[in-house]
Amino acid sequence: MRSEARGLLASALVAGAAGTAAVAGSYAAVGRTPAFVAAPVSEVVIASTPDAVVTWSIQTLGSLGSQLGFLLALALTVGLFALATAVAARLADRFAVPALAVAPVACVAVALALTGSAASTLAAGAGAGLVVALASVGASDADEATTDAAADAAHASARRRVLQAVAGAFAVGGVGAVLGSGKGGDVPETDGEVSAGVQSLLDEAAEKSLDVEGIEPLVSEQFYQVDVNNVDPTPKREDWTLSVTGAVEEETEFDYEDLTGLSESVEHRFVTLRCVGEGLNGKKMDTALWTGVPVTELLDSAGVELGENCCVMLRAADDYFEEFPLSALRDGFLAFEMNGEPLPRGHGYPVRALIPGHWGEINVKWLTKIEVLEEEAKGYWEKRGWHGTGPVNTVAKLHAVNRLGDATDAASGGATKMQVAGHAYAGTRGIRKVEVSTDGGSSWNEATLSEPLPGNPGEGGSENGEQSAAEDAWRQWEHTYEATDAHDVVVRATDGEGNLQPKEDSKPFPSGATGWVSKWVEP
Ligand SMILES: Nc1nc2c(c(=O)[nH]1)N[C@H]1C(S)=C(S)[C@@H](COP(=O)(O)O)O[C@H]1N2
Ligand SMILES: [Mo]
Repeated sequence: MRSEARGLLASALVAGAAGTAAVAGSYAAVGRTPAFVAAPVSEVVIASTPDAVVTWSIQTLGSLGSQLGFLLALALTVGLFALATAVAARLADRFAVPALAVAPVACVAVALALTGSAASTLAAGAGAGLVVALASVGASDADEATTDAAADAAHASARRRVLQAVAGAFAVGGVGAVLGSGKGGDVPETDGEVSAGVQSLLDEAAEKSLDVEGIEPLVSEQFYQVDVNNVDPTPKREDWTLSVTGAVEEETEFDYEDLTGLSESVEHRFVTLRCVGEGLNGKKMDTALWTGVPVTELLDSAGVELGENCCVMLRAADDYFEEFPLSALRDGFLAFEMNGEPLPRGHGYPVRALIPGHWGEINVKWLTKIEVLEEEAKGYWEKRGWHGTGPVNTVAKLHAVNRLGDATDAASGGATKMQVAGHAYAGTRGIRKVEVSTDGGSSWNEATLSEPLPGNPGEGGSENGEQSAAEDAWRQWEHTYEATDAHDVVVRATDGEGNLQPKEDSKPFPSGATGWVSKWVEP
């Protein structure tokens, strides 16, 4: 009985090791791409997660939620291969053939069912095969031992074989992690050099960034990312097409060359994106310099008449879809570069939509289709109760609290020189001012704002030598003051139309957080 239990545990460990090696093998071959064996499992996990849980996890866990979801998918995939290995080993045992002959075949079959990729499938089979082979090196059967000594020796050998299998799984896992992390689609490698036009705009942004410790410069160093799937699609530039369909005079299809071929219309725009699901003082708000063409250029060039239709649905390679008013699309932009480099895979390579002033969710990545609608329909998030298709709320964030001086400094008279800072954004309404209170909202001081980022130099650019300002970009704010006691700092913005940021607090769900950010500060 004891030995039977020990045998079961050993088989389970070997099967688990083989499952791990199968997944690691697949990862080594294709990385975190749709061909990875865990990708379809992750889709099933996401599809079967109740919408309420998705919404809750976005609000409370943020990106941790999707990471946990992916870990679960990985565990389930390992389990699938482990099960295949265990069943194969049982069958092999019954028909007295070596497990090595059956287990890898079973794993290949599972991999094939999960992904159509030959490389991914073969590597999964090879990983599992290696572990099963290690588990049978030096095998001798405990059941056939006739003496105690022989039984002990057999148990020792079984233990060794399990250790070999587990060690093998670790090795394959390590190799997989290294090889796989370097893979991820075919975004062209660049030498990091950007065009002179882009470079001068980036330089200007760097110059205009306030010199404050602890906040992102005007062009974000770490641009947030929100994806409905855990594995991003990997469309190729050469194969990419964008079709314009639905209620249009004539359906039209464009390819990447059509887009970049409109060289006269190529623009560089500083645009800020903000996720409707982020907390009031969250960090899912960032800015980049995007290169692309206005959507209308493309539609005009194909003679597509959008007429008086109500709305439009954008669709993407990851089956994401979002619907919004056609009027918003008319100001839309199709971006293929970010900060002078090809769009990174995670931000929608090869082409994404940018819809000025609207929440991030309708800025569809990996764009494949523009469908003109005659009646309203719901997008991916609206089906889940969100209302994130409209213009963004006004916000002033407080991300840096810096002590610039020292209270023990004789000259300070016991006060500490403090600095608070952050970003403010109100979409295309722009930011007129940011006010800071250091007494919990009783009195207000106007903060210093960064200069507006430059607008597109092409169109209506430098009239009377004055450069236009970016229409949809954030500003940084900063306020320096002296403090002796702990106090409540509150911050609020006024948009370019003179509207004060609403004070009333509301949660991100369903239409974006509102309220004034405040922080208790000890000097
Ligand atoms: N195809 C596709 N587009 C998408 C998404 C997505 O999951 N798939 N996420 C949306 C959401 S919710 C946001 S906030 C922005 C984020 O853009 P980023 O990941 O480039 O920051 O992309 C939007 N576009
Ligand atoms: Mo979002």
